[in-house]
Amino acid sequence: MDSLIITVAPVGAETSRKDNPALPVTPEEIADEAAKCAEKGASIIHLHVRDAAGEATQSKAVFEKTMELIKKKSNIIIQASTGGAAWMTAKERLRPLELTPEMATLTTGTVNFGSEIFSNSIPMVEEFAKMMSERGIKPEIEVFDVGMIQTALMLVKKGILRTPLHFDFVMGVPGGIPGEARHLVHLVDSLPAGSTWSVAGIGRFELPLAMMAIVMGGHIRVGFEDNVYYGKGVLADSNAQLVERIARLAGEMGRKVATPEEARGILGLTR
Ligand code: KMH
Ligand code: ZN
Repeated sequence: MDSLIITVAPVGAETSRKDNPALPVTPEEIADEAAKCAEKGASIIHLHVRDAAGEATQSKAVFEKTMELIKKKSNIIIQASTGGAAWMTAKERLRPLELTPEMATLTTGTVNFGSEIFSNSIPMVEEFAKMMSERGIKPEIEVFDVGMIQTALMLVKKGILRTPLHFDFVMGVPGGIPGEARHLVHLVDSLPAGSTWSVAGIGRFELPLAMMAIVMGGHIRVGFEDNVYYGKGVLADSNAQLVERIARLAGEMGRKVATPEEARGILGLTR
């Protein structure tokens, strides 16, 4: 079994300091948190950024500054979000790709996202995927429901995406696929051979789904974008604390944790 890739999603677009006062928001705070998480075993950072008022932004300048600071402090793989926030336009969401990060997210379908709609029409997904392919950016296909796997495969058929694909199952979003074990088994069974996958369980689903990924040979995403708690009613002190727990439990279960270099090898990153 491959070593375990731990992705940290430290900030997201929706989480606020009201949810957890330890949320990193400035470029400096995000870069410091990335370095601490890398020390504890994270090999990828799923990156959203915030403006000076603490609101989600896809500003190229803010991404650039944050990415520079992250690179100064660690060797962690930077995966820029093209999901942004549900209210953003496609044009805004694409901006971080201009900085050619090693990886970026690609959501291959539309989904109800709480009370909002996270809109990803097929022409839009194709435009995002083409830009990633042209720039050699490895997409992580964000799957909020099972049909999104089929859409990714259609992009492979059209020659827009190349296999092997890497997927992330975001499970437990209100409106998306629920976070129960049987749904993860079905998602994994639906992947083409040779794919890699990780799971991001929302809220209380984070830890049990992560444990399943350890034994099933998948990979794991944790962090305040998805879950701000360490346990029921107990806030996590930091993203690094959530990463550390996963690395410890993986070790207890005999699964080695990947370094960023190992993760690059597993995912076939070429730069
Ligand atoms: N904030 C969500 C609407 C991604 O980063 O690619 C979308 C999201 C997915 O977070
Ligand atoms: Zn995200």
